[in-house]
Amino acid sequence: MQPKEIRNIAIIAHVDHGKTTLTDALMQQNGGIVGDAITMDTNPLEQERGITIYAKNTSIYYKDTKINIVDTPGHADFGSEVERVLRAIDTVLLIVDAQEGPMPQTRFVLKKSLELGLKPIVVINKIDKPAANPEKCHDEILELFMDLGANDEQLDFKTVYAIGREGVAMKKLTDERKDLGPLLDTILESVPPAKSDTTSPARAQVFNLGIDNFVGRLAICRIYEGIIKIGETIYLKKTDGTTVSGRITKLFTFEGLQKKEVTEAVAGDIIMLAGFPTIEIGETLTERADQEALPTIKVDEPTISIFFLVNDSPFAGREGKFVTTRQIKDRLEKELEINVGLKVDFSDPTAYKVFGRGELHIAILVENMRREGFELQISQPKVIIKEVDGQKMEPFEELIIDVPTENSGVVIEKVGRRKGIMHNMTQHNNTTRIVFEIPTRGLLGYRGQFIIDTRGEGIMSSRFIEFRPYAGEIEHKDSGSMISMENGKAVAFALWNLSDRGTIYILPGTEIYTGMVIGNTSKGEEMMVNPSKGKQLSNMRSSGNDEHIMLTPPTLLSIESGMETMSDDEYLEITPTNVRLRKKHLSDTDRARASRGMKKES
Ligand SMILES: Nc1nc2c(ncn2[C@@H]2O[C@H](COP(=O)(O)OP(=O)(O)OP(=O)(O)O)[C@@H](O)[C@H]2O)c(=O)[nH]1
Ligand SMILES: [Mg+2]
Repeated sequence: MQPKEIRNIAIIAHVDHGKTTLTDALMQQNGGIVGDAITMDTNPLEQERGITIYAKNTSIYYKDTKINIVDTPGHADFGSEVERVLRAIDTVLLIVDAQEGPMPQTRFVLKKSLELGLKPIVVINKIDKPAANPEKCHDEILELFMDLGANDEQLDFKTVYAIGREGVAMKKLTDERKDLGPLLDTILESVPPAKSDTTSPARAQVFNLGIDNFVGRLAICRIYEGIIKIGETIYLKKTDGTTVSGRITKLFTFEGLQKKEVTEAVAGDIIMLAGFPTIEIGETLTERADQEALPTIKVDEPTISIFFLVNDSPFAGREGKFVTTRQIKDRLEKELEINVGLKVDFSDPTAYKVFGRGELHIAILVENMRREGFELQISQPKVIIKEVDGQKMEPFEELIIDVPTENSGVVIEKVGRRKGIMHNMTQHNNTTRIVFEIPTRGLLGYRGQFIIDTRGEGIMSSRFIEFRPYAGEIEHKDSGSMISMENGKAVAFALWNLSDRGTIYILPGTEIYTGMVIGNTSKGEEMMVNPSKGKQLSNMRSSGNDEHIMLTPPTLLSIESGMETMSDDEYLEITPTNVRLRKKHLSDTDRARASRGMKKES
């Protein structure tokens, strides 16, 4: 089908406000997709976690128009995925949950869109929720637009109400709830068709990359002018200012979730092409060698860093396929090509310093690596502190907390101690919403405490605002560790004995080594333990032998919970099958020597 016109839109929102569900519904109603088993969240990690991690393209046809849609992730750590697609589209659908209202990431994605001069369409979603308040939500969004300095044209935004999960959208709340037609009509009415100047020489910009085992690197591009044809020789304007020529060997457009091979594509469309092995995000393809490159795509800087090291624990090499520095380096280099928010400092071959937009951003990379067969160790996440004009600066975040009102006191107190400053507090029924600004440093390691303090009922959500002057010392209580003093296998009896002293991370039968951390202590002291010590044998008959001991289930470590609880003198050891926490120095004497050395240095 040859469309008359093309519209390119991105769907943006705070995490969980319903972007993917809405995109899936659009594909079902207008994308020629049959059955409801398909989802834009195609990656296994996305399906396991129920969140979107990577921005993805699809397309639908409506009234002779092709609408290219980019579904984006809402979690703040994947903000760079959103930033890079905003340049490739003509407008955004800003989805807002009618109950939650605008949240930290709503502000971020809207700010980026307004700065680029886009004119968003607002979708107030999930109006079926019991405490949904679409009118109030609308007012808050308007306020946010004003706050962010929207111009008159942007302030005059169109609003559509929706229940994405039921596949219905309405221009007015009282309208019939039938399908998503009213949303699509609004798109056609208020978004100008993509500029389709096919007479100028071709120019396209890369905003995403992919890999195909047969054809090599694939570039996902927006064509701004002209016609791109297969087999044609075109020029690649690299970000370093050089120009290389190449031939397009494969050319695709997007049809639903599939890519469709084509021989040519025209200005306005989003395409994927092969033939340029060194192509990078932000670079421009031109038909003639003397055409100007488009401005490069800039994304926000990383805020935290973590060292990646070769695993040197006593169990090194047992479980992984890829274990060497060389292999880790190659993998990180490959990641840098597609992960625009990531940076790596390779200067120290014993420990690569990986910079990311948050703990989850790096945790997902590590999770992908272990699934591919990698084994490695990582250090405790650290906030990036930089110097600007002689002043020490650190990242700050906006933090929104929703808690049962009875817990608000303890949360305000704890966040305050971590240098959070309260900006606003509102109460609704029994829930209190508190808005803070807090150094990222204060937030690291707080999530676990927050869950305990609110008995799992609180919700916290934060996102980077900017680098600000260093907030001074933050008292930081490391949770003390239970450190194994033996090699062997953990036995239930020993773990049961230790379980009154804190939280245990391992199951009976787990293989352990000297210096491995097997739990944390509730009082915060470091404790040497022997988890392999069984019950004294005796001739007396005893009612409880080892198998019958009732253990409280251990809190098994995940990459994220490990990153959160680990101390500075520990490494998290990650293999395809295990996540273990360990002391950097395994023996007692080495640890004592290291801590004496540290004291002398400081
Ligand atoms: N009540 C209600 N729930 C919805 C609606 N739309 C989506 N949900 C639910 O909201 C949750 C999040 O939906 P997603 O579509 O994955 O949200 P998302 O914005 O794509 O999330 P991220 O990509 O991780 O930022 C899911 O549990 C959906 O079932 C709706 O219209 N009403
Ligand atoms: Mg999603």
